Amino acid sequence: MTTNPFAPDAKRPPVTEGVFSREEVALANRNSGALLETLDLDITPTGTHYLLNHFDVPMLSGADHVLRFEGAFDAPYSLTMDEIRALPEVTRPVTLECAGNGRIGVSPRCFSMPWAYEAVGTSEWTGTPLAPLLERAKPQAGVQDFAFLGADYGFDKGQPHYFGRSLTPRQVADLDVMLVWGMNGQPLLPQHGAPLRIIVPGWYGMASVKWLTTVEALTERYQGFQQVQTYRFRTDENDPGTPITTIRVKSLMMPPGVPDWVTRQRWMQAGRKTLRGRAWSGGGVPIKRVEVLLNGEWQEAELTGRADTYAWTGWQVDWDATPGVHELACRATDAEGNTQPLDAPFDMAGFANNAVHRVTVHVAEA
Ligand SMILES: Nc1nc2c(c(=O)[nH]1)N[C@H]1C(S)=C(S)[C@@H](COP(=O)(O)O)O[C@H]1N2
Ligand SMILES: [Mo]
Repeated sequence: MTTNPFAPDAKRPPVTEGVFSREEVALANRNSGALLETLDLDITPTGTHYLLNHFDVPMLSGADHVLRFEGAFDAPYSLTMDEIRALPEVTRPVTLECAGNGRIGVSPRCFSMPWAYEAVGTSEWTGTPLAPLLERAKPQAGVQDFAFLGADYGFDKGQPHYFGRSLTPRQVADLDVMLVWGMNGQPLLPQHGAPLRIIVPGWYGMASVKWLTTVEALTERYQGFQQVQTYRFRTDENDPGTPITTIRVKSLMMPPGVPDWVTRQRWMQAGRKTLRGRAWSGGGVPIKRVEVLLNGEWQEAELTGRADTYAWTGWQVDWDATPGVHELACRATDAEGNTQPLDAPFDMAGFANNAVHRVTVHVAEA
């Protein structure tokens, strides 16, 4: 066996403040985010749906791809893509958000993918419900976890692994997990998991494993790197933490007016303007209200509806923009009473920052 060049005790660079490193910028170049102007659309165009790929995108051919159900099943089996595409088909709009979205707003900043607001999007996913396929393999009595393994392999913190995540039998029963081969009416693109992925609606994106090759039933808890070493809320290095699961309530506004190229601050002329945006929460919980900070006061926005249980809700509000510099913000509350905080909640790795979206607008005399 060759030696591991990425020392097993390798650590990420320490949390930091200030300018972004070369490595963070390079990660940002690989993992693009949504253009906020597409918040005007119910469905995010596929080309601007955010990407989060830990390793390299595997170039898989649908022609010979096989999905294996193995491990603690009494009736393990495998399926070709033709067999999978012949299964009962459902298409659902689902809002996906990366757990790292908002990381640059958390201080000090964890060295990882430096998302601001854009790691979120809504696609129409086409596939088939996963639960009946697990049943067909007859899970044995003692099964504790189903592990979902991707074809992508690499190193993190010195540890080599395939990207993998797990769900318990209870979670599979409670969540509408989909086995997915289509996105917005087209086959999955390579970077979004072609030919096959899962979508775990209402959970942060890490659960929605791409390039799915194997579903393994385990009679003990899954210990994969992406399950136990990361995607946990932690306050410090020694904190064992708690697993990240459902998406926190959040909203974004389509930035009004036109931008300054570098600062992305906005410019517009005074007058009446309709501000629009999107709001969503996890676990299928609907949005109850959205407020927008206009002229220093929170004003109620009108909710314009959502396409489905796991898709974001549209909102709009009229604003009489007067000359001057305005600090706008939007804040959503869900049906369980969860509201976005004004300031970023602290997490060591900058996960799940759902603080209000703030936009600076310079309004000129009309
Ligand atoms: N196999 C595999 N699946 C993966 C990932 C990955 O790196 N490898 N990234 C996860 C993360 S962290 C997110 S947020 C979503 C992003 O899905 P998208 O790139 O299609 O938007 O995929 C998830 N599934
Ligand atoms: Mo993510």
